[in-house]
Amino acid sequence: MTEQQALAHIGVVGLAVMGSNLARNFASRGHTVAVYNRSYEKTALLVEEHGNEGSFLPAKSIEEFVASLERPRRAIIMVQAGAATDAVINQLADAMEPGDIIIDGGNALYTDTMRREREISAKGLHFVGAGISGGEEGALNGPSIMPGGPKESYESLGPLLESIAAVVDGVPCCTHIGADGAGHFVKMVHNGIEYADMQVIGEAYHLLRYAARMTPAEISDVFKEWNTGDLDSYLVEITAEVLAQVDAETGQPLIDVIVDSAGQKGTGRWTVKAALDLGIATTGIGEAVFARALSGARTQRTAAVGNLPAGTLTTLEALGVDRADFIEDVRRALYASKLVAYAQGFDEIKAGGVENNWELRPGDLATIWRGGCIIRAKFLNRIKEAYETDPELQSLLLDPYFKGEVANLVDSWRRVVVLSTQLGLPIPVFASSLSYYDSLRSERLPAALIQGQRDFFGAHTYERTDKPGHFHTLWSGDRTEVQTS
Ligand code: NBP
Repeated sequence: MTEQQALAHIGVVGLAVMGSNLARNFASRGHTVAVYNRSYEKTALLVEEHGNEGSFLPAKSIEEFVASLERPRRAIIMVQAGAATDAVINQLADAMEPGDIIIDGGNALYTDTMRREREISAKGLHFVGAGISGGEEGALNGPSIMPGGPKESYESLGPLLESIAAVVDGVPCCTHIGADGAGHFVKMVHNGIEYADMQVIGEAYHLLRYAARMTPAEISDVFKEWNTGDLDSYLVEITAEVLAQVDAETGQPLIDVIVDSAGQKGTGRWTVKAALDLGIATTGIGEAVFARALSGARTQRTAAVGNLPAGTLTTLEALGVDRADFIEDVRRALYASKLVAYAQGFDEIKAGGVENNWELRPGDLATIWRGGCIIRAKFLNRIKEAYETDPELQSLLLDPYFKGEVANLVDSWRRVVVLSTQLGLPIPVFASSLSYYDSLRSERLPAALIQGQRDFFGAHTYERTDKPGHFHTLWSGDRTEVQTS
């Protein structure tokens, strides 16, 4: 770089799919972007193929990259999560000066982000963990961005990030989420919700295919139709596309030649682990993660297929179920189960906020998830309104609008769970979400018995419904009750 050259507004380190698209997005919005990748080939390729889209400052070393940034320097890291991210953070921190901002835009575990924030802030630098959703297309054209870190750094960084984010109703899909790991925590739960959303769509497909015996092309049309109503969302839209695709080699529907074993990179699992630690029942996300794990247990599945008794199964025809009615019931069960997954995800977000002293605002999250990200959906507008009307909402399911929706869905939901069971078709999220819903609205839960058992074998004590305090029954003595506190 020569002295005369303008400095870059922002820099991107790591120019694989996400980083190169993000750099192009910044450049296309008129920002000068410094770009650096460990191996120079990716940097050279980006400038060669897309150099005409805007102003790029390619660098061959971290030092050259840092020197090409205006102050306070702002560098976004888009490298593999884990050790690679730590390595790049340390290189940048060594070359930067107090007040500069290091942003990790990868999918880091939020507790790693909290640790990194402590380490980097001790050096006088700012560290921002920013969740970025939308895959490669979003990175290029407008992702949903969830930046954490210190509020002061958002003053300098926010306008830059907002300029490349997706925009819905004039509002950018980017806002400061909260201190240290808040952005990555929220991105993690977003991904967990994405797991559940994909699984409920999968369960609906499975029922239309194997209960209603529809072809993938027919089901594609059903999803297209559903995408015009309450279920209007990116995931429903792409489902219709995938189901319509025909394999060029075999002439079969592509869905039939894809191995039914789903991969995962870990954010769903992290969401469930964090929920377990926080004591939040994210059953929909949990079942979705387990469903992917079971789909991947191919040796075990091969041993079990055709080899486990199914009991007496029936068919929709034998039960006299009308196909059109069944399709509508499945749509309603999908909508209700999806609502439960979002309600649970927001519960986890609220609990994570309390645990980590982040002032997380569910309404703001629903707002920035309306565009750019994988779970973008029309009904996020309703979630936004629900939390704006009552930020203290005990559950999304208790919002008057959603309560009214579930009132219209619940009978169909119950029918679908019963029918699927009678047909022997797996619906882990549909069924567990209905159980969660029934648990939530039950006046009495079997937990009273569990407390009795715990007191019997471990003297763990119980509380009484009619007076305060903790009590223990002398089970191995005369079975009288003593008050312990
Ligand atoms: P990858 O996750 O595949 O990482 C490849 C990049 O990391 C390359 O630039 C590579 O440099 C660099 N890198 C590695 Br690997 N080790 C390094 C090291 N020790 N030092 C410096 N650089 C190193 O890239 P991606 O798919 O573009 O994703 C980037 C981040 O964004 C990840 O954290 C990912 O989880 C997250 N993310 C991805 C998506 C998506 O849809 N792909 C969506 C949202 C978030 P090299 O070229 O020299 O090998």
